[in-house]
Amino acid sequence: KTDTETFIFRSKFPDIEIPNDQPLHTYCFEKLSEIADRPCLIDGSDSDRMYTFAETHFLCRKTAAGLKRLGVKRKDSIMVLLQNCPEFVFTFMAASMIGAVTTGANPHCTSNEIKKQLAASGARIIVTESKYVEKLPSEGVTIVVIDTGDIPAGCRRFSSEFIDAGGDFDVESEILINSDDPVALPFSSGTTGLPKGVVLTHKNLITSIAQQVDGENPNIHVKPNDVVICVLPLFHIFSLNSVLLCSIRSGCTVLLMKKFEITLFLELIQKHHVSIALVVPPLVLALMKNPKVENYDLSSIRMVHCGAAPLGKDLEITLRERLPQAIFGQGYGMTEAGPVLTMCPTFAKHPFPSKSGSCGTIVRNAEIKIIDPETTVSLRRNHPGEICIRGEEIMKGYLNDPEATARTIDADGWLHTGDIGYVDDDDDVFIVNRLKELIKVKGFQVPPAELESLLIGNPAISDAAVVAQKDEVAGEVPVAYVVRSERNGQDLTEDDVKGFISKQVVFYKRLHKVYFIASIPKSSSGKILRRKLQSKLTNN
Ligand code: AYL
Repeated sequence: KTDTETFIFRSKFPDIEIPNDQPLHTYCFEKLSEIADRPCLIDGSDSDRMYTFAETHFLCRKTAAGLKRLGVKRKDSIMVLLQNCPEFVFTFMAASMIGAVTTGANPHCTSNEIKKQLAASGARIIVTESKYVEKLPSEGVTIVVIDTGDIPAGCRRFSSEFIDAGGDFDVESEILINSDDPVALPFSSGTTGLPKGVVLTHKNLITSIAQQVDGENPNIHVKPNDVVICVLPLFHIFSLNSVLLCSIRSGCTVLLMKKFEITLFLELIQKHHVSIALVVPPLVLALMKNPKVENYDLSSIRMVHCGAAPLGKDLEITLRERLPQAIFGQGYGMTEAGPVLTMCPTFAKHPFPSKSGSCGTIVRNAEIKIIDPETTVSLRRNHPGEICIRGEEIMKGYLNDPEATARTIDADGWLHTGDIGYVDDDDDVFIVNRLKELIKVKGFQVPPAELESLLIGNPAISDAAVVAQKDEVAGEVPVAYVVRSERNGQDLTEDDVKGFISKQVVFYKRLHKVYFIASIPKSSSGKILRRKLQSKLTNN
């Protein structure tokens, strides 16, 4: 044995055959002819309007024909700036059908944030709602709105352009799609720096979905009569992949909710006998704290899958008590990993037990190794280190950023997550820390570098650093250390700094606290010593 031995961990479930050499929509709708009349989508915001699998597929094809008429071609990008709604699904699948790539954007983002994503993605067509149009550029883009009432001048209407207009799309023959073509372009800052486009191909997403729901013993056993509540935003990969695409592939029903609102959430669960809920820790907290929960019958829920951020032990215990009939477990994902790395083995058809606090076991058809972050030496079981994953599900790379790609996926194909964790004797994976700069607020990404560059752009600020502070509700929140500029900054207050930032960013990126400091601690190479600031915070 040498020091360079690599310890590779695999799933405790056997590998499966993954049909990832086809387009994503073909794979997701594979059983269409068998399940044509079953409910595929329910629009919880529109009098519970239901769309069967056949209708959903037809409306996706109509939308594909419409996009094609608008000039969208293979490898073009389109932006979807919407809360969860059927048109989101139609547009995403339509783009897949014509070989285009969808970038989902958060409608709560500021105009600047959206324009940055638009420019980076190269999208020329945006599907949105009238109320968000003011955030979009007035020239150089085609805007399609889903509203039925009055629409802003110059915009096109989704229903008349796509749905009512004639023309169907021949999915089989019209466009040749390569399984290495991109199909989704979520944005993520990864382990460092600013948000970047994450190129996920047809092959990547099919592999990830199959790792979750395919095979003799699927890791997540979704049954055809399951109803899955889709409350997490579809512009984030957690919901797009593990909620929407996994459900369509499994032939169950997706209940769409525009956004989380507790009463409607509880009502919809009761009314539609929701059986599977995918949630993030702050949503669990809201549910567990709210006395209204007692007034609803939630006994239909048989599975609760929590992910995207660490879940506290107390919260997990309360949830298990409140929903004793449900299997509760976590998934661990990262946008760049396609996104799922580990999944609770108790969700399987032939389950394994999993431990409290664990993020589950490694998905099938993938390899994980744990390395010492300093020496990169591969570590054995029970030794925490940086989690690395290899498999056909991981991203093709960051869009137009080979340097960032090379920093994240090494020459041997390992994706470095920036998360610290270990694999125990029973193959349970535990995440214990985060090595990367990322701050997770309510499961959303807040890249410190983004806030730092905004702060430094203020003439009253000469230097700044942003770090995470623990928060009971949001998990973490960003706080800033700011050095006042000697020339213009002497009167700068905490509220000035907070206001300066909140004007420019989506709500969850707002600063919760500002500390003024004489200088930012940095290494000799100029890197911010975040740990030093972080420990300062704990002592504050
Ligand atoms: P991104 N526990 C702790 N930290 C987590 C967990 C978890 N269960 N899941 C994600 N994270 C953190 O790109 C971790 O630091 O994707 C990881 O690198 O927005 C980072 O969040 C990635 O953030 C699923 C289950 C997707 C989870 C996901 C997570 C997608 C979040 C599909 O089925």
